[in-house]
Amino acid sequence: MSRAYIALGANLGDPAATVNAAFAALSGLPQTRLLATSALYRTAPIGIAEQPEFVNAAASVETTLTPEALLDALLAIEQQFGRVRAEKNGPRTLDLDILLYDEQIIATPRLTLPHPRLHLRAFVLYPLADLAPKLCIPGRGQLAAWLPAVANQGIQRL
Ligand code: PH2
Ligand code: MG
Ligand code: MG
Repeated sequence: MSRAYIALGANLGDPAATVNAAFAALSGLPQTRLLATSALYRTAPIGIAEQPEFVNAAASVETTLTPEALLDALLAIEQQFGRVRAEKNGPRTLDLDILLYDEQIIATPRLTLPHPRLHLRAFVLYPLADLAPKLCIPGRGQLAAWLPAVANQGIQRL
C-alpha cells in the first residue's frame, strides 16, 4: 500500500459542490481507499488573475495503483466532471493533481513528484496541512515551514 496526497481545485460552475462530488469519486477509485479530506478553501487565482476565485481542497488516499495509473484515474474523473483543457492555468470545472506519492521523487514527461510548485502555493499547502501538519516534503523539508511565506496569497477557510 502506498500513501498519496491529491489536490482538488475548481472555479467554474458550483466549485464547492464539484469538490465535494470529487471526494466521492475518489472514494470510488479501484484499489484505493480514501483516508481523509481537508476543509474547503476559497482562494484567489494564481497565475492568470482574471478568472473566478477557486475552491481548493486536498485528500489523502491509500492505494495499490502505481503513480501513473493513479494519474490516469484522476484524469478520467476530470473528464467525468466535464473538464475541457483550453488555456494553461485557466478556469476549470475540476483539476486533480497528485501532490505526493510516498516519498517518491519522479520526473517523467507526464508526472513530476513532488508536485513542483506545491511548496509555493497557499491553495495547496493549507489543505495539505489539514491532512498532515507534520508532513515532510521530499526535497523541500517540513510543510509547516513553507506556510508563513504564502499566508498573503488570499485564502479563506470555508
Ligand atoms: N490552479 C492552477 C493555477 N492557479 N489558483 C488557485 N487559487 N487555485 C488553483 O487550483 C489553481 C490556481 C493551475 O492548476
Ligand atoms: Mg492538473
Ligand atoms: Mg493544477
